[in-house]
Amino acid sequence: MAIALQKCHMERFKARFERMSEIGSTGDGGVNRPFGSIADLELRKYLIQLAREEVGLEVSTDPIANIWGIHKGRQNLPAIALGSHHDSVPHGGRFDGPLGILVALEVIQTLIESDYPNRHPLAFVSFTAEEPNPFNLSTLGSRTVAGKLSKEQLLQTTDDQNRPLSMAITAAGGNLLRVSEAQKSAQDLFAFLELHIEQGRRLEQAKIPLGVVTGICGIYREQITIVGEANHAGTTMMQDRHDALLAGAQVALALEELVASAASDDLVGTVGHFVISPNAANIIPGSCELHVEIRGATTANIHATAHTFGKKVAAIAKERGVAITRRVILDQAPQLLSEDLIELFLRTANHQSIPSKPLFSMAGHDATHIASFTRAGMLFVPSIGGKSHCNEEFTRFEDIETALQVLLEAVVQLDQL
Ligand code: HGY
Ligand code: MN
Ligand code: MN
Ligand code: MN
Repeated sequence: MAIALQKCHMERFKARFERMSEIGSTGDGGVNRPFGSIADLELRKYLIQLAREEVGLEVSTDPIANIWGIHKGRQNLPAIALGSHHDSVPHGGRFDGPLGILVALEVIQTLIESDYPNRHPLAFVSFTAEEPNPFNLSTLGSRTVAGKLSKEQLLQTTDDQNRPLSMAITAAGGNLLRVSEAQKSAQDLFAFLELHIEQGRRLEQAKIPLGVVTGICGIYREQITIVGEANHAGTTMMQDRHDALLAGAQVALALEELVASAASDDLVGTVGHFVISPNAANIIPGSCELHVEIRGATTANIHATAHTFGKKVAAIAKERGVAITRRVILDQAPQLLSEDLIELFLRTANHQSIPSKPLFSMAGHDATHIASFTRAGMLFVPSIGGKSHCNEEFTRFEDIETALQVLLEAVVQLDQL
């Protein structure tokens, strides 16, 4: 290519990363920025201003409150989009999401500063509510863009305190009444590229700085409610109890046993949410709520695991004399990513003499949904110690710079197609 591309500006990138990390900072190296929080809203303002004023994009917020920024192309073609999400899990890390956003802005800004004559429009996107949230709708923004959630379903959604999702979306700059306008197709998006931290240890262990994602796991979640009997913790004999906490503990252990016995790296199960009531020292727990998650590489494996798990849950309910109800809150299929983009990333890394490795992702990502209607590709950078969804989450800036240069060249290659 005849155009001389400038290198990405790591100092600028770092300064923006520090600024983003301050918003919702927990003070111990992590961030707390769930969807709908004050920090979420504050970060949206920062991103809109950054994309508009510093990068020079045409910025808008769509009806599900995804933030888009466009740099026009020379031709009337579908856009090449780059981005990720800016929300975090409760007490999460600084890199999960924001990294992909700042890298997207850096790539687009570098191309603008290099006077690169892009044929396709270049789009930046920050998706709404990628992580689990009180509305029990993760990857909310990308699922809506993919047309997987109906307006009726979204308008009926509330959190556990009966607050409507529509209010949170309005506060974030969207409008659920017009939500169908947020949907996109391959006519709008030529490709979506997301750079993300690996969140595991495979790259670090292999001493390889770059992962090329081949596919993303399926995620299945159930909300389980157990109702036993609250009673006096002193006067109720052991044989007379119907302790909801103990039934819940048994459910969690049954899941662990079931998944561990499969002895596969591509099947995992977790109870990450467990709330008991009334939660007092001298009352036998009367009820509890659990969120059970099963992830795997195939739908068949996930569903077979959920089926066997259901039988174990029924047996526990009988044994302990408690009522257990199960409600499926997510059943997201595994998704392979674009073979063209996998090949492009591997070839580009090779061209820059960067060792890279194909990886399957056991973390969920917005790219899953975008891949259902257009090309989607992801790059992973190493997570130190494999830590993520915690304040120790860290990735070396040298590795980010390496990945940025590969992404920049890949976008240029893609723009020629
Ligand atoms: O839960 C996930 O895998 C992702 O980090 N949202
Ligand atoms: Mn995450
Ligand atoms: Mn993420
Ligand atoms: Mn008393």
